Amino acid sequence: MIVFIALILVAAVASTIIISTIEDLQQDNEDTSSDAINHIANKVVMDSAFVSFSGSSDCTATLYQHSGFGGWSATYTVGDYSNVPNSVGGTFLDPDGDGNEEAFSDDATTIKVDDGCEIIMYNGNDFGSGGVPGGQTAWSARLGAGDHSLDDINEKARPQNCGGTSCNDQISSIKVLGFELELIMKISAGSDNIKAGDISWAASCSDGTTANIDSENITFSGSSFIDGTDTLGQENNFIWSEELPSQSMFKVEATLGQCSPQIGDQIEMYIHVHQGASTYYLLNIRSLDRGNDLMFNS
Ligand SMILES: [Ca+2]
Ligand SMILES: [Ca+2]
Ligand SMILES: [Ca+2]
Repeated sequence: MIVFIALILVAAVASTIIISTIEDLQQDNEDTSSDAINHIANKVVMDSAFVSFSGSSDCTATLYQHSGFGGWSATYTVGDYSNVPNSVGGTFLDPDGDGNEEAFSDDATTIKVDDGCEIIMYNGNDFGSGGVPGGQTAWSARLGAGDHSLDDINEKARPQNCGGTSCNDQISSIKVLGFELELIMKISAGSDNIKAGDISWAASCSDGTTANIDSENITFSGSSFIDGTDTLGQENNFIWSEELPSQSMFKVEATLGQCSPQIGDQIEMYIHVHQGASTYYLLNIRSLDRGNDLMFNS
């Protein structure tokens, strides 16, 4: 009997230690820990994942200084090119990495895009809404194959004309797409409103020998409600500080710079909420056709 009571006491003490350890961990995970439990309930789930672009891995696009494709030019292969020094892909100015800068920030006016390829250009240094000069609206313009004049860029820009009269001499980062997914996500029931800047995705794809990971905050990827509007009802992408309501659905353009999946490959997809929960999905690439929902073909 004494032994039995002693065991119960040991178990009680042990479980108290475990509970307090969990509490410590929760505290450590919080900057201001007053609403720790609410944060842990914050979760974003994926509703569907469409192939929105699947192009040739040897696509290139060439940016030019002037109208009529004159002045300096810089050629970009598939990948992401930011203008943030020392960041991953911080190679907008020197895309071939030879130490000589071919491009200039805030100077390009026209672009040529290879057949079968697409690009997204930005006025921000780092794709998304962060870090645009005072007086400018954050914009992006998505362009398919062709020789694009400034008029073309103005028309395709989001917002049109880059929120002013022209997109001229503002470009500071660019993505050349190889493979892109449109991810339809939902703030799960039971979550609070979640700030757009707290949501990120990561995709890990393997060709059997090496694993590559792409990861990005949704505001850098390009994200909006399904109808293309932001929380103010404007035709625009979400910015960092926007609060997405609980249970709202939204779309995220996930460009895979590291992964060029083939039919038969699998992509491991994670959605992380800062100080909240993470969700995991395994996408089977059964087809590279645009519009194919990868969530419902396993
Ligand atoms: Ca160079
Ligand atoms: Ca120019
Ligand atoms: Ca710029």
